[in-house]
Amino acid sequence: MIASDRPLRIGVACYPTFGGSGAVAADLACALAARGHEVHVISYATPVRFEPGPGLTFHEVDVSSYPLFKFPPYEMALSSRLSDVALRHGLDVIHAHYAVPHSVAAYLAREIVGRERLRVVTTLHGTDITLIGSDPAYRPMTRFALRRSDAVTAVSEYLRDETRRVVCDDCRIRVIGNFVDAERFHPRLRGAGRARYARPAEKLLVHASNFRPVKRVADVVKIFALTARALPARLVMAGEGPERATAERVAAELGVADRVSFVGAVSDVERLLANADAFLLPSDGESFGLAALEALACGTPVVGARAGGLPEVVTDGVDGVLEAVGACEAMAARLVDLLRAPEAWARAGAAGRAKVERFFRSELVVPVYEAVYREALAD
Ligand code: GMT
Repeated sequence: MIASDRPLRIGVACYPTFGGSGAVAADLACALAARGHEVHVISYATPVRFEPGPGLTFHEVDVSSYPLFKFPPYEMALSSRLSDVALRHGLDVIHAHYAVPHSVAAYLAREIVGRERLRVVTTLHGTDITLIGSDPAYRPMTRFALRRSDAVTAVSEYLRDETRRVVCDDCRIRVIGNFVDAERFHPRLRGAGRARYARPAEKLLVHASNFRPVKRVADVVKIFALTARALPARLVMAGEGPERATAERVAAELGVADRVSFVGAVSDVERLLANADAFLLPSDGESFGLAALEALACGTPVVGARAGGLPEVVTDGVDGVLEAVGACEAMAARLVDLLRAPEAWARAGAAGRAKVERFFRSELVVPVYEAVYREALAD
């Protein structure tokens, strides 16, 4: 196969739901199409961040049910659809986001089409390794699919090392961090629409996630409650997920329910992040922390846990605060100090924004993925 500078035909297999891997996959698909490539997104529903445009096509995976199936075989339907799209559109590469089951399905599609015509790149996002891929029920298949991928990337050094430790010690894995549209997520949005979320005298704290246990949303509420004892503040919880009831219960127990708003999925999340005085992400195993990066891009300091890949995104004492997992008192105490020192707060916001511009802008990161595709094609 010849890797030239010609535009590529790229298939993107991903989850469509709210969540980091789907967001990265959809943003990358849109950015690649904007750079002249032909991009085909394949999933069971249109990804949340998918913006239709020239060069972009969505293909739905239809999983038929049958009385015999206790578990409809999604991987088979996905592999069939991937191979079908690859053959019909002459795909060069399938980029599988989130190993389980996308890398396995992409491998099977390549077996159908032939490696001389199609290559597979897998991007590991986090829980596909730390929770699912490392589970003995899935590990042999995950390891096999990573070994058979033409290239594997991970979103942080932490995740690369975890993957080698728990799934595949001999896999070659390249680190490519998450990226952000630094024009969309921008400090200039601060001010506009702030009144929707907080009163002028209140500090606005924000959390956004899929409310899974790893996010420790109870800690989010505890950090807020401790902060709100020291100064007027309000907490906005964006997103939806299984731990929402826990967050509501803790807010009621701590007597702050009247200052905590659950706003569900927010379409203009950049406005919310830019108007926040701090973004809270105390997760116990964030492989990267895309939402934290988006907050930094908006000039908003991040308060989180020194765990997983978050220290590769947030620099403690420079653009945010990192403390041990569960150390809510320490996080809140340092946050209060920061909120009471407007110059230090502004310095932290500017530092975060500068870091994004220097390392994490989509214009810098998307070409690195292109290079990975071309290397996989040349191999
Ligand atoms: O649990 C989530 O946050 C969703 C998950 C996903 O795969 O959809 O997000 C992961 O991928 C993101 C994009 O690469 C990372 O920024 C998140 O840190 C990561 N989440 C975890 O590792 C928990």
